[in-house]
Amino acid sequence: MKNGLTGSAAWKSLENHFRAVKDISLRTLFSEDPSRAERFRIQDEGIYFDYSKHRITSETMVLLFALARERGLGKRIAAMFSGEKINITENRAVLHTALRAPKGSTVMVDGHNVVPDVHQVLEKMSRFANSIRRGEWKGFTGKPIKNIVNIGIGGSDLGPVMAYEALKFYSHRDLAFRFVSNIDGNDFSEAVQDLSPEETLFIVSSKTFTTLETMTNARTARKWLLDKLADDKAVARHFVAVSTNEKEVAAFGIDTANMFGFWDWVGGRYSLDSAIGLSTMLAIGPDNFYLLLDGFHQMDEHFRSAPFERNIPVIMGLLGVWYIDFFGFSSQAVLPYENYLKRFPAYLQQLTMESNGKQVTLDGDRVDYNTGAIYWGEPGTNGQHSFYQMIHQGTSIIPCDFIGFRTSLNHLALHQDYLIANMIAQGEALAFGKSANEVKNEGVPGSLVPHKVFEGNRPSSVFFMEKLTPGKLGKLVAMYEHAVYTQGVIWGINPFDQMGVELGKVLAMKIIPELLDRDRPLQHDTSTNELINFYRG
Ligand code: G6Q
Repeated sequence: MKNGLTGSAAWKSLENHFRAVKDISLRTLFSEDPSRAERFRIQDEGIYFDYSKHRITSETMVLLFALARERGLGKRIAAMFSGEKINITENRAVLHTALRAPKGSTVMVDGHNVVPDVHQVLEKMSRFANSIRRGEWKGFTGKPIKNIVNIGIGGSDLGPVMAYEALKFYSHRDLAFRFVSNIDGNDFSEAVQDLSPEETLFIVSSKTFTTLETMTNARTARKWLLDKLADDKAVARHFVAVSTNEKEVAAFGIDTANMFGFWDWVGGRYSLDSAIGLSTMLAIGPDNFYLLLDGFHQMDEHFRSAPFERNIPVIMGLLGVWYIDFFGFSSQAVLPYENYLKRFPAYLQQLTMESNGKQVTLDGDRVDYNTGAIYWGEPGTNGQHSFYQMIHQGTSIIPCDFIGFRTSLNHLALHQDYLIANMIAQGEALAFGKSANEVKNEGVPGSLVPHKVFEGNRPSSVFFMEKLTPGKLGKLVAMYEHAVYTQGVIWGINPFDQMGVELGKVLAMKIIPELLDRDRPLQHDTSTNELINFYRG
């Protein structure tokens, strides 16, 4: 039975249990158990995690924890933290947790303690960030830097963009931040159209420093700069690099003294707290960046040490398995009731889907169960005026994560009350709906009744916190990172490689010369040939 998951005793028990509970409604579960809200709630790490509106009973959780134990989750968590090479397809350790390990702690990789290296880079980043923020770092013509443009893609973009937006309240408002990722020239053109090269600093963020999109944008940026400043020496004052590839950084013309390094044990989508976060540190300052790291670290410690029964990421991960593999709910909405988190769903898409969108086990066997869900979302209340229709009345059931804060960073009378009332109401409506009788009793004409029925029984979690701070953001990100790992362990897959992004890239490299040379014979399928011909014009 492949890696044994679906044949395991815990899985069989869950299958039997599923048959017994799948039709029980949340209305029934709540009416039968007045202590349900309290029982399925964790308040830890400054997060009020309510998971009572899930289609679970106490027995469900017992069986899910048994599954986690049977899959060796405790040992797998320890293996990740200890620097074991759990990314077996790339023969790498997975140590984003070392990026936020406090100074003085020890994390060994191949017999070497990496924590001092991490802190050395953080200190270099801090010195650089302070010199930019204080206007001490001057551009080639002697003017201070006013604009920061991060050039990167995927893990070297989504984290920086998300964190910048999330923590904008804490940012240095004299600096403007832009993020260029897409190879579509419109992205670069729009990002710089109102900027002066003399006051602009580019951060070329690329672990490999070979990525087509990033290197193309970086070369275009260099040309844009030199068109104005007309001296190659200007590059050193206006470009810095975040990379693991010193050789390519130097070849590009960036002074390696202005390179901020990281390591092969940091995966792209797990890198926002590495030097990839340089733009974040420039925006919020080193002190706030350290608070962000501390938040990450607190959640790491929670994940590593809390019993499964009180472990937020473990429970999140297991609930996902329950829905994906037993109910067949294949999509997960993330709905922050906090406008600063507007890019958080996009960030999570990569974290979750690039990690757990896998079809084979660690041993290379095709899985005989479903893996990663589709993650998506928008900030509330905007989503309520668009896709929530489907969440409430569509034929697909979409579990939702609601994320909210008690205190707004910008207090404007009643806004926060209205916002949070909406968040709470959505979970209530999803869970309990409105029956045909309730609709009829409101005097709705018979023909309209079915249209106004809300079946309810739609699950959701709430993550409620006091206020969005750098530390809270760190906790939130680490919480999802560890939920992803929990699921990866249950499914026996590798959440840390991304081989599925390769094939399309390779084929594009073949098509590029075919677009540039109209006479080159085409040997694709007929559809692909015709598309190339259409572009050739
Ligand atoms: C993330 C992926 C991927 C990566 C980008 C950018 O986990 O590995 O999104 O971050 O392809 O790669 P570079 O940083 O090497 O340019």
